[in-house]
Amino acid sequence: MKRISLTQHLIEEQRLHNTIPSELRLLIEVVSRACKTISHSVSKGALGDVLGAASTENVQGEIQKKLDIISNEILLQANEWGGHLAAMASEEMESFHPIPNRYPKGEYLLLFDPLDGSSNIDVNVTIGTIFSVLKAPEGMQEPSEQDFLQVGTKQVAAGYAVYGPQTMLVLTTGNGVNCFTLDREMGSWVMTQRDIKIPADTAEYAINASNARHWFPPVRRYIDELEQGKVGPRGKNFNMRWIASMVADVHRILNRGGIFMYPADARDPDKPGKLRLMYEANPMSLIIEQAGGAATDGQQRILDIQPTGLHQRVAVFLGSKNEVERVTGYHQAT
Ligand code: P6P
Repeated sequence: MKRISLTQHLIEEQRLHNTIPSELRLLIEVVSRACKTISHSVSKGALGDVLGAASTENVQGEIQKKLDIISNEILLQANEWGGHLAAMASEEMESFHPIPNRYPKGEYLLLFDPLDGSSNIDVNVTIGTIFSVLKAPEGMQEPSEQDFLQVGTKQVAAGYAVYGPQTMLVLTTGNGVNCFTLDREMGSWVMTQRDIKIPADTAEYAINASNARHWFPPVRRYIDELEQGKVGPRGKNFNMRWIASMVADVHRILNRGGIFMYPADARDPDKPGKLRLMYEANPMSLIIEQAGGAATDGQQRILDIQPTGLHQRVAVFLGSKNEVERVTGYHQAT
């Protein structure tokens, strides 16, 4: 495959599809540069005094890791001066972050989970950054939280950086999914996979099985059938993976198929699952669908959910199309 840079890809996409105006190209390049900086900080580990917990909690009530805060700051500082954004929102901040008056404002809204999978940081397991881009509503003057609450199909771009054995950037702007590997010597993102597609079938599933006693019947039925393997109704054996880092699990599924599940369960009816709609489920669902996969909350397409809050949670079933449709069908059969 011809190795091209992220910049060349974005310019060629604009020529082909006219979907990446210069402000959006700037936004994507600024975010990708911030992810390089985050990758550099993450890779220092103990040598950079960046491990361990900070003394604060985020809006989710979770103890923040030092790298959560560092990564959030990197994204805020990288993006606030460029004139491409009207505002930003982050898992690590209760309310959205308007662009300071000293800088020009643009027409895009950027949402992100600056460092997803933080429980893995201190044990050197793959983590990542997830981002979602929306257009600010026409005629918006001063941004409000309401301006962010747009259905997932309105995203004009979505992506993630995965900080693993390689640092990679996975991006969609609505015409397929492309993957870039960070060339650390040159400091540039180089396209290494073009228009990646997820197999419709799989023999691999991802779920936190320690929650099994809390699952509702459709999930219980679906997992039981997988566990019965060859002798059960599925007629084949399945494998399980759970990295407890959504970016890592999704990246594996994007590359070799699979189904990722974080269902709602009986523990807390007000908390439909653990993952957040706006900056985890929506961007990942757009990427998965653009790669030929499917993503639902067990009842409906995630990208069709009308958001009601910046940090609202949603149940997630995403990955190989035929498996997602099956488990969603079990929910609809009840
Ligand atoms: P559990 C990480 O905290 C995260 O938000 C996702 O990246 C990951 O898939 C999930 O939570 C892991 O949750 O309950 O297995 O620790």
